[in-house]
Amino acid sequence: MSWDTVRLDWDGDVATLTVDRPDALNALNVATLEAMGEALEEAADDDARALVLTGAGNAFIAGADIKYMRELSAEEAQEWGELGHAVADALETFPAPTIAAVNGYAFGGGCEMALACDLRIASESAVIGNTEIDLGIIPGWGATQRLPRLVGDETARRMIFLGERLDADSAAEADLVGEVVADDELDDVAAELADRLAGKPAFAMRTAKQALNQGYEGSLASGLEYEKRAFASLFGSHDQREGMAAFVEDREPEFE
Ligand code: CO8
Repeated sequence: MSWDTVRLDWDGDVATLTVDRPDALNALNVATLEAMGEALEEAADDDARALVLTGAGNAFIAGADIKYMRELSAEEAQEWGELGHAVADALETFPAPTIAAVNGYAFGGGCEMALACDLRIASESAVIGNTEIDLGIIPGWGATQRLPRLVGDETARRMIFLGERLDADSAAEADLVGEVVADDELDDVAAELADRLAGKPAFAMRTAKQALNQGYEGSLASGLEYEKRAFASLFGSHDQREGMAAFVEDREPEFE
C-alpha cells in the first residue's frame, strides 16, 4: 500500500513509519491519521519485529492539524478524537516494540504519538510538549493519562497546565525521553536500538510488552496476577527451551 503523507520502509525485520508532510511540519490531518493506522496494520501483518516512528524533514509531528480542527463542532471533535486515539492505541498495542525517534517539534498530538510508543529517543534540537492549553483545548489523544505515568503527576501538570515546550535535555531530565543524541546520529541510534530489539525472541518480547501495558490497566495485584500467567505461558515455547538450553550448553541461542 502507498500513502501520500506516510511512508513505511523496511530494513530487514524493522519497519520505519515516517510521517511525511513536511510543509505542515508533519501536522496530523484525517488522511495522515488514517494512513498511519493502515501502515501500522500492514507492519504488524508483515511481522515487524520492531517499529520506529519519525517525521520527515526537521519536525517530528507539530501536532494535530490546527487548520483542520479550528471549525469543528463538538460532535466532529469527538470523531476526530476517536481517530487519533485509535492510532495511539495501535502504537501502544503494536505486537513488537516501538521507538519514537523525535527529530524536531513534537507538540500536542505529536507528543501524544511519541507517548504511545514504548521508547523515545530525541535529537538535540527536538522540542517536546503538550501545548494544547494555548489553543483553548486540552490534550485529546492520550496525554492526560499517559504523560503522568511517564514523567510523574507534578511534571505532567506543569507541562499540560503551562503548555511547556521542553528542549531535548529537559525532556530527558523529566524522563519524557530515554536518550538524547546528536541530530545527525538519531536515525542510526534508533536503527541500532530497533535492531537489538528485533533480535530478541519475539514471543517473549510481545508477552513482556503486554504484561507491562497490562500493569496500567488496573491494580498492582491484578498486574502481578497477569504477570504470573504471562510468565508461565512462555514455558514450553521454542524460544524458552532454546534460550535456556543455550545458556546451559554455553552457546549462542537460535531464536525462532
Ligand atoms: N497544524 C497545522 N499546520 C501547522 C501546524 C499544526 N499543528 N504546525 C505547523 N503548521 C504549519 C504552519 O501553519 C506553516 O504552514 P504555512 O507555511 O502554510 O503557513 C508551516 O507548518 C510551518 O510552520 P511555521 O511557519 O509556524 O514554522 P516555525 O518554524 O515558525 O514554527 C512551530 C514551528 C513552533 C512548530 C509552530 O508552527 C507551531 O507552534 N505550531 C503549532 C504547534 C501546536 O500548537 N501543536 C499542537 C496542536 S493541538 C493538538 O495537537 C491537539 C491534539 C489532540 C487533538 C484531539 C482532538 C479531539
